[in-house]
Amino acid sequence: MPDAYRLYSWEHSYFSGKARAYLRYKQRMGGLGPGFEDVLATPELAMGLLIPRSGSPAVPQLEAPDGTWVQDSSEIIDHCERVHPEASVLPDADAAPCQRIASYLVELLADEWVVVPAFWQRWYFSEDGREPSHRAFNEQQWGAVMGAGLAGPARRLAGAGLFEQMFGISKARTAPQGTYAGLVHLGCDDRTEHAWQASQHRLLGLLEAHFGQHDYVLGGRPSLGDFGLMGPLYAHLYRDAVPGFALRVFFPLVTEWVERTNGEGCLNARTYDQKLYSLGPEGGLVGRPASSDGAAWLPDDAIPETLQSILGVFFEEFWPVLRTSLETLTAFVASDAHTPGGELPGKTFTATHGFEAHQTGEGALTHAFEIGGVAARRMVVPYQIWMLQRIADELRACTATPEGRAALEAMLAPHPGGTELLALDDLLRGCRVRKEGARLFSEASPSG
Ligand SMILES: N[C@@H](CCC(=O)N[C@@H](CS)C(=O)NCC(=O)O)C(=O)O
Repeated sequence: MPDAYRLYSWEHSYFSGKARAYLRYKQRMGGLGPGFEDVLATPELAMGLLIPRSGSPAVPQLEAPDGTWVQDSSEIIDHCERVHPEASVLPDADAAPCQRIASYLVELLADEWVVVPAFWQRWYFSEDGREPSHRAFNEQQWGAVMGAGLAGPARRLAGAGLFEQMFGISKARTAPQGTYAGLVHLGCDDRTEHAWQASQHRLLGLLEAHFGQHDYVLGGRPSLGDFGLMGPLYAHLYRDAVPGFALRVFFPLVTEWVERTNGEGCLNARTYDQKLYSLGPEGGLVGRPASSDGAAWLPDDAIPETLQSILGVFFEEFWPVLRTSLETLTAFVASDAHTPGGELPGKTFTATHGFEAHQTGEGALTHAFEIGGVAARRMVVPYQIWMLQRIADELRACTATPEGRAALEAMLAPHPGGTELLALDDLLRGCRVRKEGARLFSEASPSG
């Protein structure tokens, strides 16, 4: 058994960026007990260790010092917060119910909505003939995992081979496979890709405005929402070459926030590894704060307007999709196509093996939706329902007092469908899911 936590990850993975930034922060704050070791999840470890322990090769996965195995970035954070409540990344449910729920909503938006335009950026600019292209960079970063330990050119070949064999990259537009099929399954194709890109730019513009005033989502200290945003922002929109150039050029404050939240480098004193001093009257160094908001979450459970605008993206774009997903999954679970307690699709990206007929075309686990005014179709992702259940648990705690409920109503009321969130338990009644490692099942007898 390891002495410290072990994070099995890839540098270029969306959810690894989220979990790693979180673990680094906890460790730096002395809130992660024995600390953690970052381990490259090579194909050998994925086959021999990750799949046997969790049922999935997906990264990140966490091995705790006591042998507990945790898969999915949100469960990794939940586990560590439970075991190490110090240096918490979540404001208290009684004292700051709005900030706590806002943090979960930003995480859900970042994990499950922005995943589409972020993946699109990586794979569009890797297709044959794109100008500019970051295909070489992308092959090299995947090759670092697939051909770990080989010389540079052999690593790149390993990446290039994977792109052809698994993703059919030369036929990305005519016969999409792998990651290209995943985009189509989530409603991103020739007709909608520009609308998805507009959605991403809208969010980046709002984040640029927010980070102009505050270092993090809730003020001067990171929270769950920040680590959630690292999913799309670190590997795909900051590290990948084409979107990474655009991020630096058009969204410099978001870029600075990525580096700050990742806890790397000294960043001109805007993070933890470099000090900011003025010269005192005697010529000595006098420390002064470098962080916004006194390095604390905003007082009095405040939700600044710039954060309300970001929550607006959640309610205007994603909430209608989640509502339809809840209805579609409820109908599926009650239908003859499903046995109560039986398995449901587990993956967000690409239809889950065995469920392709339901999750593609006009299948029973697909639904109509709209992005930027374009009507399209996408698959239901039961993992998103699991994430909503997690928020329902939080909502129960945060609305336990009349004051908490009133505060949340005030935060949610300005948004279309906002107060429907307060009825989440009712909306979930016919489609609650159970998670076992990477696998999802319907609840044998839906509650209610
Ligand atoms: N919901 C998961 C997603 C994990 C995930 O999808 N990881 C991707 C890389 S970022 C992956 O490993 N995909 C390969 C696979 O699913 O086999 C989380 O929060 O960690």
